Amino acid sequence: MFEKVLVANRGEIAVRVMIACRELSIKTVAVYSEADTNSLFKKYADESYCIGPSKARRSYLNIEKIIEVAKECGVDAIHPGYGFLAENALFAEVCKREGLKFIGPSSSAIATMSSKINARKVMKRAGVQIVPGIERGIENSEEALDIAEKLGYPVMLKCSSGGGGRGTQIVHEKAKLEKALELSQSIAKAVSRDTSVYIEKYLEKPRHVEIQLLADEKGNIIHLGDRECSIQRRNQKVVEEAPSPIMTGELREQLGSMAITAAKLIHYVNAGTVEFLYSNNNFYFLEMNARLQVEHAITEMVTGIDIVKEQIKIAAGEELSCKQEDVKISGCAMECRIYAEDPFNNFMPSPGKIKMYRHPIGPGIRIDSGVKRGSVLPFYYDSMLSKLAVWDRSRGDAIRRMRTALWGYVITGVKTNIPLLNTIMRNEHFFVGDYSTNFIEEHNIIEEIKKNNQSIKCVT
Ligand code: MV4
Repeated sequence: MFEKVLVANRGEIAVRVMIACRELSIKTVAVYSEADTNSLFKKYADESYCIGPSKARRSYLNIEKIIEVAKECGVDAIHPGYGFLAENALFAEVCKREGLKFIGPSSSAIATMSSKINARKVMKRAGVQIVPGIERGIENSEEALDIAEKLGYPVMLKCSSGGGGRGTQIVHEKAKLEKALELSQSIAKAVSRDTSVYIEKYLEKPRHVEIQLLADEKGNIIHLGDRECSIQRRNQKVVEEAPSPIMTGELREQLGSMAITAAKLIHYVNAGTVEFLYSNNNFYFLEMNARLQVEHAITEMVTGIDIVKEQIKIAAGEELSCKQEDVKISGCAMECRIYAEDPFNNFMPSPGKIKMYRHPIGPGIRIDSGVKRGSVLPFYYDSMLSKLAVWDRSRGDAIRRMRTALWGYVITGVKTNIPLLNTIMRNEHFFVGDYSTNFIEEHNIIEEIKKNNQSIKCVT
């Protein structure tokens, strides 16, 4: 096992990874930017080093500097968390070259999956149903018009390299396609060297269901069931749950084995997630995330498996600690992401100093947090400050537990999205599991927040 691990990340996930290290008796090294000088994760680590100015490009994305610190303090391995360098094939490559174990998949697996066109090719070969469309970049607008005609409108234009929906556009009619293609292609050029744009049939009101995988270097590979992450606002997830309300044991086995087949094809190692869209009773492969995900905690709660510890053990060459038949899904887990943003002002980020901070307590509650009272939320990074996850035996009970837990928060000094989360947890459609990625727009949730807010008081 490793003796010392460097965590190349910040906030709640840096703390989460260091907890796993501590439980495995591994020493931890934090690297932080100037903006994070007073952060929790910096203090949590055995050693911490400032690696540069606040801008991520000059700190959390500075490969050279991070490698330099890693070598200087003699770490065996680097955990990248999520975001930043987690799916950077070059970083994984450099780690390997420098004799530092990258706690994640191989550089080539990352590269394969970060090209969505490539990922579609791989999945098709593995016999996994993909969203109808093409597996190559569009050459010109005639070709695009031709393909769109065959697929039928509406269609979706996507950048092969664009993460988080960047450059993605819905095109409802022929007359709009050419202009849309130009825009997507210019976005693709601006964000990546892979400038290709492809077309898919647009699925209306799909649900987003994903499968968690774990694979070791000995060829063992298992799935830890599914999560549903359809509740999102402008491509930013806000609520996730495990299992998906639409999932049956049989469907889970089908989807799980599809995901496993796909991962095997590219010799995938470590934790990974295969995302599907569910539409008119079908699952379609969307993309694969070659990293630990924000929402991993809810899978941990329904399976009892510590995904981060598994990641570390896998990277250290150990075998998975359990077999597929030992994985049992129990009860329901739900996660709310707490963001510092103003739900009454178009969700503008609300950085600043947290004056009061109290979090809920009680049975079945898990909080993954990077903040405490007095913490300063820098405006440079993602505004997620904490994740609240609850578990209960049934979905209804989990929702009631979540409402109570949200009520138990006291955060002042920064605005938070808790009013949005309260509103979702009280929505009748959400309560019965009847929702899609269109949920927030479809039910005017943003308008509902204002009406709702009067009636919900918090503890003080
Ligand atoms: C889609 C889709 C419908 N049809 N593709 C949005 C971000 C990108 N990662 C994939 N996304 C979508 N792709 C087709 N062919 C709908 C979405 C989508 C979505 C997907 C997952 C989770 C939330 C979403 C919210 C809006 C749209």
